[in-house]
Amino acid sequence: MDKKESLTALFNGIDTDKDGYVTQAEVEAYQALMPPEYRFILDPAVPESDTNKDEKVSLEEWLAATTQQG
Ligand SMILES: [Ca+2]
Ligand SMILES: [Ca+2]
Repeated sequence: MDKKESLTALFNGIDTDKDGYVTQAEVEAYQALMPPEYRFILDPAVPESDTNKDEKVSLEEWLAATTQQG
């Protein structure tokens, strides 16, 4: 599995209602399942990835934000 595939899998894991967008509420629900020491990773996920400011992150926005971090 390459990085894009694993990031897509993570996105799909967070997008629990499967509408193709990740919201802050979905991120928080996902964080609750993570070990506390890893939760910070997703903390700025929605505000930093949401380039068109509709308060939800599409897969396109997600991949653009996560892959540019290197
Ligand atoms: Ca969703
Ligand atoms: Ca957006």
